[in-house]
Amino acid sequence: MIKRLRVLAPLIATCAAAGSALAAAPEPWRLGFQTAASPVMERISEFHNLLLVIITGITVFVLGLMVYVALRFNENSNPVPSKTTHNTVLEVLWTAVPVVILMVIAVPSFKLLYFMDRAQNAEMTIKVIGHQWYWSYEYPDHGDFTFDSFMVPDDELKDGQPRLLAVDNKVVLPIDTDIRVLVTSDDVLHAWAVPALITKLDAVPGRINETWMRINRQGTYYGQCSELCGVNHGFMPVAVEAVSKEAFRTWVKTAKKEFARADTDALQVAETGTGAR
Ligand SMILES: [Cu+2]
Repeated sequence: MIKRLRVLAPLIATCAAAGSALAAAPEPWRLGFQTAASPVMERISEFHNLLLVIITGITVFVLGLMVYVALRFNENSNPVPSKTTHNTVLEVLWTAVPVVILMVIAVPSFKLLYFMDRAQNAEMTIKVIGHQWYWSYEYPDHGDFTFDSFMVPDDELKDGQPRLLAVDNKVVLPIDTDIRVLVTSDDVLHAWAVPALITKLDAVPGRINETWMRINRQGTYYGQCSELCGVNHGFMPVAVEAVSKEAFRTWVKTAKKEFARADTDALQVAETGTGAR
């Protein structure tokens, strides 16, 4: 047994290392959600599991009742029907029990709504802007640089890059940090969605929607635009790369040099009436 464990040890270590840098993406035939990697998504998954138990219970109970009624009270088995019209106990029960069930759903539901609404003390902010048909990101707390993120077309995919999900510039974010996420749009409705991290949030032109996330594990998390936004709606994926805080600081230094300042664009628009793009 010990020998076997010794053989398995490197394998377990490799798996653990791989687990810490997992990529979260859709898989063929997956049932249920992607493994949650942020507290908001963890709670959403838990709430979903609670609802699944409740609706399964209700469905099985109602189906059982209907089968019983159909067999027990059909014309053959029950030729002389009862004329009963009221049953106080039954009426009180079938009013009270649904109320109790609704309360059991409502209390955690409202708690979750307020929990996912906004971060109490966000450590940084990222702004997500939807365009037809790509995303751009701004880092207002780290020098206000901005960049666009386009899908990698099929003929340019490198090894390991998932088709329809890989992008040229990933959103790099630090783990274990409360991140305020501001989402808006430049043209039509889009929705920023990364199933492992965050619930989908609509990108509405002229309006900023807010939510937050705290990424638990390093890795690449994929998502897609989730609001039908035009012909290339299916080709504006989201890729979030979660790295350690130190790696994030290093990335910010290079990103500041590589990418434009968010306000330069606005300035050019104001001066010349045209954007830098
Ligand atoms: Cu879109």
